[in-house]
Amino acid sequence: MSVDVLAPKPMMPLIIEGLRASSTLHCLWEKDDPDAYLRANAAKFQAIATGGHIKVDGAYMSQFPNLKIVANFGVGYDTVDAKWAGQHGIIVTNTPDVLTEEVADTALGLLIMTTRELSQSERYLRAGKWVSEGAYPLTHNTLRGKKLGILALGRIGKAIATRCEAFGLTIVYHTRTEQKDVPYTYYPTLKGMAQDVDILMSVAPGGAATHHIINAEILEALGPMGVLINIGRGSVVDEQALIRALRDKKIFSAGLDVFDDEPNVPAELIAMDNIVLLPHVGSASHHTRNLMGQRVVDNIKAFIAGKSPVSPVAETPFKGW
Ligand code: NAP
Ligand code: 8YV
Repeated sequence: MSVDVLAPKPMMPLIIEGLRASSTLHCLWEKDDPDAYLRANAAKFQAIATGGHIKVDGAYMSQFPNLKIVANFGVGYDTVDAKWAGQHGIIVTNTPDVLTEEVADTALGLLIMTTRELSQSERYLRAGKWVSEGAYPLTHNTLRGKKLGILALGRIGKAIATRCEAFGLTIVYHTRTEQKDVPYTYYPTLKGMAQDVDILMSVAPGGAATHHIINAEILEALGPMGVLINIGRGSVVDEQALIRALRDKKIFSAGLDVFDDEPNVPAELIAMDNIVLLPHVGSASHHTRNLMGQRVVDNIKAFIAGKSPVSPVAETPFKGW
């Protein structure tokens, strides 16, 4: 069957080439008048390949009367209204598993950079201060003897936990549902966990249920020697509350890979020294991004072949096309 696939925003060459080889791909950014093109061709599109750069909500999807599948590049699909899709017979797919270990590696890097001030000490060397002022000051924080609380012990959270066990950290976690098959202590509330840990590691998905759940109260509970790491979604952390907590020394430091309004990072955070800031690089190696891109292609190719998609999300279980 010949399928028309819409790509609203630029995607990696592997995806473009893979979709061009198996479908009629419409790259919207190449069109002179994208809005007019969408309107004129809306009934053609049965599949959308998206990278999280636009909001694929009910209003967006309802433009396309024959839409069957939205293939999201990324395991997090908070920019796609999967509940609405499920209610309207549209399958949403994501790219789980293939990025888990890469993101967990990045989380550990960010954790060590933050607790042992590795960015700050490198900046010190590059500024010539090792020569002019002597050794970099000893860090107040360390991973030795610390307790790490993981917010969202899913695939990536578990891969982080495995690494942190090897580092000798005590691991605890908070999710909405207790997991009986893990060896880590469960906290039914985020505040209860924040009060008890030295480091709060968030791997939580975005969306309404997690919006700003790390707020002033949680940061206060983490305490003046507390460290926050966020490798999940920026929307989970109230950035203004975080800025105040860092400025007022309510917590010690933070390491962030994700932000509320990417790629815009608040100037207050950029100006602070007790924070490590990464530009959303959790999965950003050619190796892993290629696997993610191939998953987008494979999900759409499964639809074209009339087969079950490789990785439909929980809100849109596959029951046939
Ligand atoms: P996953 O396996 O689906 O795990 C998600 C976990 O979140 C589950 O354990 C779930 O447990 C928990 N959770 C969901 N809502 C929650 C809430 N309101 N309160 C507490 N816990 C909640 O997903 P994953 O593969 O580990 O990926 C996790 C997230 O990481 C993605 O959604 C994405 O946003 C982010 N991510 C970031 C990068 C990066 O580059 N920085 C890369 C990949 C992924 P319960 O349902 O029991 O609550
Ligand atoms: C990607 C991610 O960088 O998978 C996710 O949820 O956040 C990252 O792996 C992102 O989705 C690409 O836009």
